[in-house]
Amino acid sequence: MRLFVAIALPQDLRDRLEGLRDGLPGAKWVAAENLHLTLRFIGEADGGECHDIDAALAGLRFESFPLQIEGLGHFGEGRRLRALWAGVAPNPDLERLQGKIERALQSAGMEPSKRKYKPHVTLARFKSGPGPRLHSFIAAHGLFRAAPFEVTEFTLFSSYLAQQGAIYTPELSYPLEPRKAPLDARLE
Ligand code: 3AM
Repeated sequence: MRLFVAIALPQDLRDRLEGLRDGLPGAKWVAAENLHLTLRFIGEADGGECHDIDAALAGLRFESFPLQIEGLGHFGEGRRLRALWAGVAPNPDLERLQGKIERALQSAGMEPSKRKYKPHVTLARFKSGPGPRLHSFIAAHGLFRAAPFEVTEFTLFSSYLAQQGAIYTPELSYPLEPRKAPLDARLE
């Protein structure tokens, strides 16, 4: 199985992101049901490895936290443009959760991730670049900002490349703990 760990996005947020699809020739837009925020790509795993990955993720403790999608960016430039994405407002909780998942997976025997983590929601991929239209698209939509939502779980997805494109299936979800009220609120 080809696996990755991600935060599934609420329907209303996926609807808003879907509303951005417009005016980019050559863009292969990610299907709305596939929009997600990757925490860690895992790759192929056999039965024993899946078991170890699940045990490592299930053992992780972390509190729920708010997350806000905002801004647009891209990987690659010009003819090497690979992906258009929506960004994430600076979020130390997300970075800490990602770090914990990275360490849990390494302790389950996985090689350390080679890339520095860059939180993003891939919106479209490109085979041939859209040229200067990308910059006018980003100029038009770059101030995109969605309402924050509460991250209450993360999910282990499988990825299957079908003829009509990638199919992502949520296999297992790992709930986060309820957020404790800040100390001053608890003292009131
Ligand atoms: O979150 P996004 O959609 O940008 O690009 C793949 C996708 O990222 C990435 O994992 C996510 C779920 O498929 N991915 C695929 N192969 C990868 C690899 N070899 C990879 N990430 C890192 N290394």
